[in-house]
Amino acid sequence: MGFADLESVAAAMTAAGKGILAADESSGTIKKRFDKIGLESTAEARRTYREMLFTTPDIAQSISGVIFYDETLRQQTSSGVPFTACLAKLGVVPGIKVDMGAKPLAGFPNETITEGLDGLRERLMEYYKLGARFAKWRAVIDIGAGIPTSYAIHANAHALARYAALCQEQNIVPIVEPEVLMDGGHTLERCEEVTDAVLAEVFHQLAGHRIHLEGMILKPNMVISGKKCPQQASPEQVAAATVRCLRRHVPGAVPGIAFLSGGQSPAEAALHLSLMNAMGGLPWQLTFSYGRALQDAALTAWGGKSANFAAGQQAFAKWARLNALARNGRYQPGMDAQAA
Ligand code: 5MM
Repeated sequence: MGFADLESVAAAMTAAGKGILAADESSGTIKKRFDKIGLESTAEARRTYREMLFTTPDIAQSISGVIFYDETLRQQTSSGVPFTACLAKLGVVPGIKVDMGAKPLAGFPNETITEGLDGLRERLMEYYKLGARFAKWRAVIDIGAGIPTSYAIHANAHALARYAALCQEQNIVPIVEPEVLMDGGHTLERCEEVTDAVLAEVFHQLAGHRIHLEGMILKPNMVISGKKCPQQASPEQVAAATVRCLRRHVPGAVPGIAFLSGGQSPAEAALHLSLMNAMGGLPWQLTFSYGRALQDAALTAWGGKSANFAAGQQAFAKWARLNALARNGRYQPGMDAQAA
């Protein structure tokens, strides 16, 4: 099998001026999001919410791909069109989260290992038939007293590489997501040190597992101060440290890096991405694969009420457009207050 399909899908996912919507919240996570708006998390409520997002007018102008959760990949619009077909028709690539979540790593208190490798080959075959052309697997690395250990970094990087190899075998582009959490009181320097160690091990394992780098996407955290750190680094410091760290570890053969937002506000996530793209001269596409930073405003505007369907779509379209501007380094602070 050649790699042409993987490369063309990866190129579509990282197309200029667009980015990825992460709408792959598992049942537990979407329940937490719906709790905030006082909405019961039924299958129909989840379907309606996703229909609102996916049928946003002109979505394809700023969104290149959508990450689905298993349930959503099998759902349809109210007029009976599978969500995957509806998006693919617009040129938006459907993808699927295939990990089974971060579970406690035995013997390593407060650290996790992402599970889901058993039976993954067969699940990927089915997902391909259902229309998925890329997949996502998230490893979670927390920073705290004595953690992360090098063993937890190694175990998670190894699992990410095994997942990526199975995806490429099935002609599915792997999004490799090693997330260093921004919870906690650590400094930007500590985040950089840990992100350095994580990316070094991830690319070591990817090479060992013979991953075709041109047919994958990296989804990393930005290098940022912990939320509870008293000294918050400036946006310019975040952008500089993130690009410095990525340049050290991510080969130019990787077509694109699609950041997670990780708990940043929508405006922070857009500004950081914009500052990085404004630097220019980068070997990869720098784009977004945001969940909360794209959805928070939409969820609040919708509030679970059919009368607010269009308002929810407008809020989603606004943040998708602002992040599309950030892809070209053209997002400026305050633009969100002006944008409709
Ligand atoms: C959408 O959230 C995803 C995690 O879902 P589960 O915890 O329910 O498995 C997550 O992987 C997401 O794709 C990325 O973290 C990006 O989302 P954020 O909100 O960090 O931009």
